[in-house]
Amino acid sequence: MKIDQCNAHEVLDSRGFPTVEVELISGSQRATAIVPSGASTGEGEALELRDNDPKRYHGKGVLKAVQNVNKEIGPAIVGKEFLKQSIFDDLLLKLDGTPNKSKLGANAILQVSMAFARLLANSSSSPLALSSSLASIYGTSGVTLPVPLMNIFNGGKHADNGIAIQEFMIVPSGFDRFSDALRAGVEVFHQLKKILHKKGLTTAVGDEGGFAPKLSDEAEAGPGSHEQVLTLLLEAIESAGYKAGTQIFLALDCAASEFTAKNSPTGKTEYLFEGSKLSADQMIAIYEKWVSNYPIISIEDGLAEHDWEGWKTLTQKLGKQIQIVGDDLFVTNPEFLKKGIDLGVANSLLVKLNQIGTVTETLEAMKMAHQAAYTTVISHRSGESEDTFIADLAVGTDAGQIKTGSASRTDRLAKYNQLLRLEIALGSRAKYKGKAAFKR
Ligand code: 2PG
Ligand code: MG
Repeated sequence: MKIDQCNAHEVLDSRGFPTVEVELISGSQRATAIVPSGASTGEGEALELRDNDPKRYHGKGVLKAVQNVNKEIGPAIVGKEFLKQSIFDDLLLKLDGTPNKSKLGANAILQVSMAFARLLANSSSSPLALSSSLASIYGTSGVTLPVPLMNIFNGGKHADNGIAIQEFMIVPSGFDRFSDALRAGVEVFHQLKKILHKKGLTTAVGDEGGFAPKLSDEAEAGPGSHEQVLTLLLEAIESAGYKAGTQIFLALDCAASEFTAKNSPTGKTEYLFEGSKLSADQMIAIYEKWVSNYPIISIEDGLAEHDWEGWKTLTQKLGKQIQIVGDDLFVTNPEFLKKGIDLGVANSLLVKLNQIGTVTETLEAMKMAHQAAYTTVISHRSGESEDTFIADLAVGTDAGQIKTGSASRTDRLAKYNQLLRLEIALGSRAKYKGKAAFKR
């Protein structure tokens, strides 16, 4: 695969912030990719380079990253032949040369890597091209549609309703086909809207397309507010005609790094939750209670990213019963994941391409997770675009699970629509992972 042209420019993400799109041209083939952007970012993530020029987009411009593609990466790849994704990505890593992509920025590197994957796949030829190509790199069959973890109630940094927990997801794993599972999730979303409306609560949505009502007039949601959300979800599932706990389950992304107390006197991480200051043990006790009272099958970032001791206890207490997912904790980085595996922390990896910065490194992190019998959840970012790469990645790697938001906002639906296309294109070969996606 010889690269003839590499062009980058600014486009806008789903929050209206600038991000970088790249176009690679090889002969008559053209491939593009857009990099996403997080809000509740982990400290160990690869660097997202922003211009910090207050005169443009409130400092959020990405012209430096654009320039790094056009002036640094472009000249190094144009005119050269690359046979494999890993060889191409190796060159990108060498050009940057830093451990966290702080020279060029992950938002200069990643989408070049993604666009190259599309070129390699010749993805203009069939809806299955990219997922099949990723499957052959990864060594999987590439026929398994993931279980969607649909974030239909938004809190934390993705909303301003004072709810500490960032994502309340419904998980339609008790179905035989992806499209049936998705339909069930979408119907529950619409049912929840009706319920909220009836209760006089607002049905405006947060960053990932889930509802984000304020449940009370207080700035910070008080005691019992999170259980109120869990109850609302169960009501929506049941009144939409589905069975909670057999067909549809619940999952949380607490994004707990975002609600820790500053400067705790004991030096231990403390959590500001429902108006109280709580220890890790107290947070774990709350999760244990919820897991026994609600059909919760997965908790992501239940504790903060530096609280490894707390995470260990969390895994010991709940890891046999449910999926414990590391996002900010692992940042899709094999180094942090290895530490987790060695310490017996978590049992599942959240997979975000832009946390690590190349396709090859993402696949390496996933491989390490799979070899340690950790499950994998492919994930969008809260700032997204029309790019649907993660849908193909989920199918191509047989990842088992994907979280890509609620049933509103085109940036979220674009991924679900691509998964529907893949299911159709696979025809009778298509499999749905269902409940097996949670087996470790
Ligand atoms: C998360 C993500 C995506 P963000 O925490 O898992 O849902 O949010 O992109 O803001 O980090
Ligand atoms: Mg998360």
